[in-house]
Amino acid sequence: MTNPLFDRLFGQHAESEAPFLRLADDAIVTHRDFLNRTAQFAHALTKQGLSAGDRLAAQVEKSPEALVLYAACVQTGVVFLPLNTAYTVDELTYFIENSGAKTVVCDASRADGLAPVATKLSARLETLNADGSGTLTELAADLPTSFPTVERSKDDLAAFLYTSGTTGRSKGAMLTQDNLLSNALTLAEYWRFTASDVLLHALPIFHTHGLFVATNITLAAGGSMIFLPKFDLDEMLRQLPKATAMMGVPTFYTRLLGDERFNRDLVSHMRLFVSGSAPLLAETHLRFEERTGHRILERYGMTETNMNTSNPYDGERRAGTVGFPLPGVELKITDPATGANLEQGEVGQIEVRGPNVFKGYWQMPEKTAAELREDGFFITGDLGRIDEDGYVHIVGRNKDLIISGGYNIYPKEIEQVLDAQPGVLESAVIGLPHEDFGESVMGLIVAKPGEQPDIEEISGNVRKVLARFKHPRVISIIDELPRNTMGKVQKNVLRERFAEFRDQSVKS
Ligand code: MCA
Ligand code: AMP
Repeated sequence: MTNPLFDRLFGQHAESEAPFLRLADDAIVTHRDFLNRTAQFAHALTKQGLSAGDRLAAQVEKSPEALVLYAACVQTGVVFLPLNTAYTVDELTYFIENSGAKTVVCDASRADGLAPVATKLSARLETLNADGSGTLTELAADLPTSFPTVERSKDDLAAFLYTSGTTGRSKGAMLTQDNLLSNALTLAEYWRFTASDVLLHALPIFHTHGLFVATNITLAAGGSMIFLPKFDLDEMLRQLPKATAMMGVPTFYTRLLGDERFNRDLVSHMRLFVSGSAPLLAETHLRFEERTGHRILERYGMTETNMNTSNPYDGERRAGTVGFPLPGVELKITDPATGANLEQGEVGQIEVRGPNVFKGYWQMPEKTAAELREDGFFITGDLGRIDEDGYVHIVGRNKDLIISGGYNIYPKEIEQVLDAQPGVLESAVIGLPHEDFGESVMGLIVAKPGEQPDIEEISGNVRKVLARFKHPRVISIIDELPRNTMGKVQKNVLRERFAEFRDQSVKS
């Protein structure tokens, strides 16, 4: 093969007239249409001077063309760097600079804000809008509908996905062709995807879940996706009768269960419901089964590793667990202090190794060495145990992380912003239980002696620099932060103390 990821996922369908994307207005994009447009975009990228190994950063709304852009990057060997549409210019500046992206593609509404950044960092700026229009589409319009696929090997980079860390600075996880391809093929087989599958796709396509798990599996099997711009309850209920499978974060499932129209009849024909990205409460799993007769299949993954474990397709899907290591993936539980293997049943840190595990963090050898062992095991930062039947249970996190509606939020990043505000001595950011999003963000600040920080002003400043989903829903001033004898802030104490804010956070 010349380019394993492209050939196996995309190229093999070049002559297929079967549907690939089914859009909300019932229009259909066949595999062949999709590949023709991919070739045109590939020519456009090449004309811009992009070549294999260059990075392309894309902050674009979900659309068929946005997916075409991903495919064109794979076909040309350009490293694709998808970015959350909620990111502010401040956040984007870091990603563009750190990755050394040669081209930035954004929505036209964002172009004015990003132009100075692109100029400063010597990147080209192109636009691609939610309706598929834009300068990139114009550039591609009259170009040939076939493109000589650029040769790549399985260890070449295919994508960078940025993931924050406990230090607050995002790290570019380098994913190879084989990381993506091996996982897609394994999952397609494990979850029995075929060309007859119609996947209901309402996830964003700038994260592993929506881009690699959902899309790559569908492509591997030659199936199709009902491709919705975002999760919209009415639209989901309208489309479910046409789907055979659905993937979502737990919020999708709790929102569906919150609507009486979501009942057994609506989904009796469905083959599979998959959940991941955040813990699915055992209670949600059980309510779902009661309502529909289906057992949600929960799996566990990370940006750095794609998917690691899954509940079985056949056999018991056990509520509150993430199932077994996938074929080809090794998983062990180790002592966080020593790294020694722990006995079955004991709680420790989860480590994984396999073809799915990334190559390291872009230009961060020290961070890579701290998390990716020389023997290939990646330290996930999740705490878990393996039960007597081999099911993996995630029981907590060894990292300071909040997951809200499936988005990861690193408190450190928000604390750095709060600490820099007028009148603020120090801060702590915690996650509180939230009915819809699972967790929501609360900011606690300590004032400098004799000063009175202005919460309104601080909230306004936070809005300027951080994406909306990271904003604390509540900011409170407290006298001091509780610390242990080592001087470390005791966030568990804060979470207990502010548990009563739960209701307030639900309303916000
Ligand atoms: C939107 N808002 C959020 C979130 N989403 N706030 C916190 N957390 C969120 N996740 C903001 C909106 O900007 C809005 O702000 C307000 O909250 C209410 O928005 P709402 O309309 O209710 O939200 P929505 O647009 O319906 O979105 C909620 C959502 C969405 C559908 C749950 O967040 C979503 O699609 N999440 C999926 C994320 C995902 O794909 N995660 C996978 C990554 P305002 O107050 O201004 O109106 S993890 C991954 O890939 C790993 C590897 C894995 O294992 O899968
Ligand atoms: P990300 O940084 O977006 O790759 O998120 C990865 C993190 O999401 C993991 O390290 C886990 O903490 C969490 N996660 C993903 N899937 C699950 C799941 N099924 N149950 C619990 N946590 C999960």
